[in-house]
Amino acid sequence: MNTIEQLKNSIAKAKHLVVLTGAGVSAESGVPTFRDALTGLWENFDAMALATPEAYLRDPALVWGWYEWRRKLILNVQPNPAHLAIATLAKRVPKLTLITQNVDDLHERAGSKNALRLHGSLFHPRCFDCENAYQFKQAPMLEKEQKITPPECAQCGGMVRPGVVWFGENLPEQTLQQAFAAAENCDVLLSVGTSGVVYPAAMLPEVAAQQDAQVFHINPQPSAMRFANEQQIIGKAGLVLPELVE
Ligand code: BV8
Ligand code: ZN
Repeated sequence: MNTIEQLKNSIAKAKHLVVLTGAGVSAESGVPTFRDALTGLWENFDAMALATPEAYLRDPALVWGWYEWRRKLILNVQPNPAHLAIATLAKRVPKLTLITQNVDDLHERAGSKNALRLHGSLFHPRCFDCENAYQFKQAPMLEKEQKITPPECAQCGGMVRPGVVWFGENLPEQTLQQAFAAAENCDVLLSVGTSGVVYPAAMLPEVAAQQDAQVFHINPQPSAMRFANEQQIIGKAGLVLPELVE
């Protein structure tokens, strides 16, 4: 029986399925993955270096412009069959916990509910100083990649920052605890489109495998696997996931 058949069987018997997604699940919507090379103004930067509080404080307009460019891109694409299949899977199993590293809203737009957002969202900016939520007034009207001075906080006049978790920043405590609890209690964990290099998210498949869950990695590239109960499905999320729900 091939691995996809094994995955279908595991899901059919699953009481609690965890789906962990990374940037690869949005790739077929036309969203560059986190480790794809950056373009335009940011082509000489490494996303890892830009996605930090230090980069933001050093050049707020450069970093805010990058996030607004990314927000504009997300507003102009659609969820792909991978997002839709995950939303359908939630109706097929007794319990599905969706955990995403992504900061786009494509899971929600595909109909997924209560996604655990480990790294925040492009759509919920807040004040860098007083954390007051900032409401976007309109979609970004950028024609090309450019610097944009961040808006000012209405409460304290501080700079508004993206609502994402930067490198060196802690993940939202409760969300992280819920994600680890789900990995500890599931019987199947499906990891989709992640390079598995960013911690602590990258620990979740291991946590599931250690408590004898069946773990499957869907990725065109082979994933690092350490346990006998981990399996690899080489393929694109937008092609493999719909096979699970047809
Ligand atoms: C923390 C929001 C406590 C921002 C992101 C050693 C040194 C220094 C630091 C560390 C260290 N060890 C651990 C750390 C901490 C660090 C870390 O993990 N660094 C790593 C990189 C070494 N982690 C942190 O700092 C975290 N905080 O630990 O707090 C702390 C506090 C102080 C000091 C230390 C620790 C915070 C991490 C959160 C960072 N923020 N995003 C933004 O988006 O701008 S993470 C960022 O990477 C994105 O959110 C992205 O989701 C995430 C993970 O990347 P992937 O999703 O996997 O995407 P990637 O491009 O890498 O891979 C795409 C995959 O898809 C590929 O495998 C590809 O093959 C596949 N693919 C492509 N097409 C398809 C596909 N798959 C399926 N279908 C397709 N069609
Ligand atoms: Zn403020």
